Parts: sequence; C-alpha cells; structure tokens
Amino acid sequence: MQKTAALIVVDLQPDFCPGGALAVPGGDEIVPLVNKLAQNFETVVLTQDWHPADHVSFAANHPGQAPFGMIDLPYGPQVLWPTHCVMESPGAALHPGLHIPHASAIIRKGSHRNVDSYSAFLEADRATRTGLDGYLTSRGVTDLYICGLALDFCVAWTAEDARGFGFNATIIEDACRAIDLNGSLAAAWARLAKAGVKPITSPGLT
Ligand code: VGL
Ligand code: ZN
Repeated sequence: MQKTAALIVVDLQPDFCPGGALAVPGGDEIVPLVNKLAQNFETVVLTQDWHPADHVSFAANHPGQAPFGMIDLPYGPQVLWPTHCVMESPGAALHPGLHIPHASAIIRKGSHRNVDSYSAFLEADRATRTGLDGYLTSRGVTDLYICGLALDFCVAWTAEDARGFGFNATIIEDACRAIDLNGSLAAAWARLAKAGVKPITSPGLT
C-alpha cells in the first residue's frame, strides 16, 4: 500500500463483541483479518468508543426509556443504547486479540456527556471535531481504508465524514460486522453510495 493510504480500525472493543454490553453478531471474528490487513499500511489509526457513565446515549440515563428506543436531542434523533464502552471499563479497552504494534494514533470519541459520536471525525452535533482529519492530512494521507464495528453505525459515519473532509474512502466489507437495527444496514449502504464511499473485500486489497 502507498504511503498516502491509511487504515482506520473502528471500535474493535470487547463491549461490541459477543458477551459484551452492545454485542455486534460475529464482532470478534474480524480480529485476525484486521491484524493481517494492518501489516499492509504504514499509517494505522485505532478508535475507541469512550463514554462517561452518565452519557446521553445510554437508555439507563433516561427514566422510562428502554435500549434501542429513540429520543430527540438538540442535534437530532438519537438511538438509546445499552450502557456500553464506559471510559476505563474493561469493555471499552481495545480488543485483547488486536496486535497492531505500529498503530500510531488512537482516537477516543463520545466522551462529551451531552453529545454522541459515531464518527471518528465529527461528533453528532456535526460541529465538534476530534482532530483526526488534521492528523491524517499532516501525515500526507489521502486514501482511507476503514474496517471494524459496527458497519452500519460507527464505520459508516466515519466513512461518510471522511468523504466530507476530502479523503477517498473505502470500506473493507469482510473486515466489518453490523448491528442491523430496523434496516440500518441497508440505509447505511444507500448513504455511503451517495457519498462516494467504495466497498471492497479484503482479497481485492493486496
Ligand atoms: C457504536 C452504537 C453506539 C458503534 C457506538 O461503534 O458502531 N454503535 N456506540
Ligand atoms: Zn457508543
């Protein structure tokens, strides 16, 4: 892979894997493939979903609401999730099977109590930046390859925002798993196609 390409590994954390608080079916199955793919990239960025215990996206913080319901927040509709990826808890760690020693940055997102952040670039208020765009640009990166969890939420939002910041963006489909809540996977692919995000499978990469 050229020096201008980077791999973004989204939210590969125990809470998104079977047995975790917000388990994505088959989430842990992608770990060996992600480790292998990372060897092709000089720049690898890992992300961690990283919430305070009183985070606005947790159903438990809204009396009378149940997980997977919806509420309206000042920045728009918000899915209410089971409590997950509480900062410094074991479920919020990087997956113990991840072995990417040359990964050069870790972006933690969703740590502001009143704002969720599926995207690794922009929080859900669509205004607060994580700084990832500047990090990548200052390293001369123009092409992003994105994998991880969950395909229809954090991977999709990260890929869409990557396009918005002017990067070429490709999702490595077999190195992702999806939640698929109320048709969210099909809806995500429709938005991604519109944004110019390309899907690829890992054999097409090398
Ligand atoms: C995610 C729901 C809530 C994700 C994070 O990583 O896709 N989904 N927080
Ligand atoms: Zn979250």
